Amino acid sequence: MNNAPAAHRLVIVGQGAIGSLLAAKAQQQHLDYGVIPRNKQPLAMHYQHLASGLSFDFTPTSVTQLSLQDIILLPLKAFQIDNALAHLTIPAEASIVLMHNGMGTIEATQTRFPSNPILAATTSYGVYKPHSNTLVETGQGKTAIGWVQHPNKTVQQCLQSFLETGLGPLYWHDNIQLALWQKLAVNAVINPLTAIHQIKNGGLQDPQFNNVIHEICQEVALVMQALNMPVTIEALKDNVREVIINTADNYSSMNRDIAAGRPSEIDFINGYIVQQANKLGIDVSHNQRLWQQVNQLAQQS
Ligand code: KPL
Repeated sequence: MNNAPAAHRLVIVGQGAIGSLLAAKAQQQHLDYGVIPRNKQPLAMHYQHLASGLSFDFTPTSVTQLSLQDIILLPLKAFQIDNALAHLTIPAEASIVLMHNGMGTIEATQTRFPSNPILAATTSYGVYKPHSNTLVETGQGKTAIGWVQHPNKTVQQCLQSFLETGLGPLYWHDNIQLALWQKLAVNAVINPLTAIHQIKNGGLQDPQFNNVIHEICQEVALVMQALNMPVTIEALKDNVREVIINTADNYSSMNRDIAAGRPSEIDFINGYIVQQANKLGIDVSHNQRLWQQVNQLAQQS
């Protein structure tokens, strides 16, 4: 780790639900931050925290040029990452934080940016945007983060303070792959099932889903164990149930994407599990079926 001065700016790419949440948290903490908007100017946002009733309005500053000390957060859809990175001029010292559902983008990012500090993070916070300018935080979650390459002490300190305060509890992982796979299991269950059955996350508490939840977790556990990750089916199921309960009143991102006719992240969730399982010769027919079903739904909508 190096000891560069700690004058980091947070740069958030896009204003999706998690991007807007990060911007709201940075705004609340009076941090140096900006947004690279999808369109020309950042949108003015209205943020509401459901549990406390807190709300405020803010308009993030637009970032047009990246600099060495920037920490670039990419809370995008997995399938948007490569294209977004291809269009940014990122100095070799700037840090990159991948933050999305699903897996499969780390390798391409490392190939594109071999010298940059890179991190991967995942959060289970519940948020939604009823309109493009309104963000509602519905459920407390937790956030996991870890280094992918070139750790940097002051970047870590900056992210520790920002994310612990805004999206805590924050867990730093020496092996972020394990945490990403654990979150992958959560998304492999909740996202396709809530999209196919058109229900809120809490709907999965119905006993009719017990078997399928077990089968999906069993398949993911087999793949994880074959990749030398210490995991049990019960631990994955407990984790999934906790998220179902904590976000019971939310529609999952895949439910919303399919309902709105937008592309979903299924190729990076159940599709990624199937690809890894195929390489290892493991049967994951439940994941395979969900992958196909969601892709069929996407074609119909
Ligand atoms: O990550 C999510 C998503 O909707 O994509 C969960 C954790 C399932 C919350 O809805």
